[in-house]
Amino acid sequence: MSLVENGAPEAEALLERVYGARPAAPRVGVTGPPGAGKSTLVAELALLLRRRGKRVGVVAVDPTSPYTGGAILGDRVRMSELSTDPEVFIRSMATRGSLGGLAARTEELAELLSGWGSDITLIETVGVGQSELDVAQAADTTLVVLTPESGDAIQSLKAGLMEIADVFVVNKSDHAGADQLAAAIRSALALRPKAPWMPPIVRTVATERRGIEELHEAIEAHRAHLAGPKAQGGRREKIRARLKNAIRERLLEAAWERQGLGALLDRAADQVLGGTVSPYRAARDLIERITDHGERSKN
Ligand SMILES: Nc1nc2c(ncn2[C@@H]2O[C@H](COP(=O)(O)OP(=O)(O)OP(=O)(O)O)[C@@H](O)[C@H]2O)c(=O)[nH]1
Ligand SMILES: [Mg+2]
Repeated sequence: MSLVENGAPEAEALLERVYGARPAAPRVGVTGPPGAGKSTLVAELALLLRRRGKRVGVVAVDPTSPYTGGAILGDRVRMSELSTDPEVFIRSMATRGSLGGLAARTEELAELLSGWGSDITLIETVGVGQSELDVAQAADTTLVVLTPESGDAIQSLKAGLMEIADVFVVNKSDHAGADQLAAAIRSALALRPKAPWMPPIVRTVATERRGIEELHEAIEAHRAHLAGPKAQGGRREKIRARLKNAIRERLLEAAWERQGLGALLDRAADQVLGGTVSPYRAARDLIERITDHGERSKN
């Protein structure tokens, strides 16, 4: 997993070997604002799955963010119950340094967990910025967790969480305002263009283990939907996006491995520094050299 996470050269062969060896475990992304209860929900879902005899993989993306303070599964009691269970594999992944490759890394870790024998893989990430979009790309089913008191909940709906949600979770439903939040989500959903899947809204109180069964049912319903013909287009889109990312990564790698590129980069940087060339022009020139496009257009 460390090889994969660090993008080590051996990782690709390893992944190739694991790929397809076992059926891919469904990947469930869990995202939402800081402190919404994602970790508590992930732990409760994992416990429910364990009671049903399932092997569970957990990937916590960016547990080093200032919001989590390193507590991957929030609550210590839940955490210890899971972390001593040999049928549960918990892996945390830092997002720093994985520029643009976060979705790919997450998918790859999930594939390794499938190889280990995971029946389902839960992926938690805090929804602040780009990482939740990456996780949605890597997941088959994305849960968006909101709470009555997250004042920015409605803003989150506008800011793109709406598009990635397959299931809405109104957690902390023991707090006032859960009805209003559910209503706000419902009216936001009504404005969406008609789609084959209508995200259900599930209310939970994760700390009291309330609504977890319903949440699990909603996940299963979405999984059944994904297996149907109406979802083929969307799944293909995700695979296309993944391939594009993989190609981008490999092209970049190949480019940097080219002889003398470092020196060319130094020279271009000097030119930009000296004000003789714009960074745009310099980048274009370098790309032409990398792709040999320049050679051909000269002939
Ligand atoms: N009242 C109430 N508190 C909850 C509920 N779910 C979680 N909490 C509490 O909310 C706090 C944050 O829970 P976490 O599960 O760590 O939240 P998180 O979304 O993983 O947080 P980050 O990873 O830091 O973004 C903890 O103190 C939980 O005990 C709930 O349904 N009701
Ligand atoms: Mg958390």
